[in-house]
Amino acid sequence: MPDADHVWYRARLATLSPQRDGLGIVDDGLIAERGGMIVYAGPAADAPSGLATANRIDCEGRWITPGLIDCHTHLVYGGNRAHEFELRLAGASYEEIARRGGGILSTVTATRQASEDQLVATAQRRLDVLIAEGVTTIEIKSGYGLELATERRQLRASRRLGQLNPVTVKTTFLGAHALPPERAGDSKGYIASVCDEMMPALANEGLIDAVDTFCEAIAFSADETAQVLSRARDLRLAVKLHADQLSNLHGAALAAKFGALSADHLEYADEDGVAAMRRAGTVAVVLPGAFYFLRERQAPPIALMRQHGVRIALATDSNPGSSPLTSLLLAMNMGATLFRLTVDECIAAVTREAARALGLFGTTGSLEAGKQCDLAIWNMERPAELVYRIGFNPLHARVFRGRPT
Ligand code: DI6
Ligand code: FE
Repeated sequence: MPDADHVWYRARLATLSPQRDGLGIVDDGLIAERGGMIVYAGPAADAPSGLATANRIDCEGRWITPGLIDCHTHLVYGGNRAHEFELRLAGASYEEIARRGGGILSTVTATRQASEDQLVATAQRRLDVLIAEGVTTIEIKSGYGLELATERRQLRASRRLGQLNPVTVKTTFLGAHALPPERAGDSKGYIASVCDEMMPALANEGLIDAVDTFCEAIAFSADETAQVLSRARDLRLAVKLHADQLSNLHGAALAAKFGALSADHLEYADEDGVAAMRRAGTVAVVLPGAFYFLRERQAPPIALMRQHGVRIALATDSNPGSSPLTSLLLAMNMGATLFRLTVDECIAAVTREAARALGLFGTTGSLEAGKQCDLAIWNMERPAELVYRIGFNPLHARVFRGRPT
């Protein structure tokens, strides 16, 4: 094997390779990288000879995991909703606030007023926090514009964040997030403009990697959702779905019917929905930050997901209304504490399974030859420390596409 650009040695690896059991642990591990790609990851003893490089990094026994992946965020928006938080503390519910024209619509007003530069600058501060925790890939949704110009601005701001930072950004068009105030009473007309105007235009501009819809009693019905997803499929765009978060509209089964990469939230999903997801290979993305912040009572059916072999990812759902969370490590802790995921499930959920939820497992999400060299290097004695602490960041270093950052 020819020379490497970097070699990390004396490392303990959690490879997350599907070829290995559990976290795919290698005790005396070595990773070699060339041109941003992993050329070897495994036991030092089995490493090919001749991996000559001037850049040999002694990890002194530290752990290396794949760079973390936050596969569901609404990171780009104007303003914040601290005032609504106060209203909720005084007894109002999330649904009541939404029905009174607050909620998502108050963020829509603030986002429409923000320039692209302002959207980039405010999201940058949140992204910095995620990057500092070892995140190397993030999904960012639109959905706070609800008209073409602002949806475009949000998606362009998201793409720019990817150009400005050592992180891969995947964009999701969430035009069907709420009914905009100027279309009140006309959800049919609005869905038509999402499908026939916004989606094709934005797809044409290369701004959309996937299409999502908020399928919920306070948002869009199953029929309206199906229209959006079927239009996305016609345009050959991947689909995802906000499904069964606050009530059971059979969103899980609907996502599966459209071959969605993921169905997200899923607190109220039933066994038929879970079984359909398994058959379609749709990943379950659970979002304990929203569950916690809205003080929900019904946790997603994790036992059914395990029983049916549905893959489980975890994300922050970072957004101003239901999950103002910018810590994927804390999301893991909540996944374990609130949803009773195991440590191994939590770590897989922010690496391998999160990559699958974005259709990216061919390029990232595990430490294997042929993948992008996206690494998180941790000061810890055992992987459980990633999940166990609350508000402590054990990251030692981060590598994005082979470059220490
Ligand atoms: N589900 C959520 O949890 C967020 N969006 C969605 O479809 C909430 C967004 C917000 O309240 O601003
Ligand atoms: Fe969300």
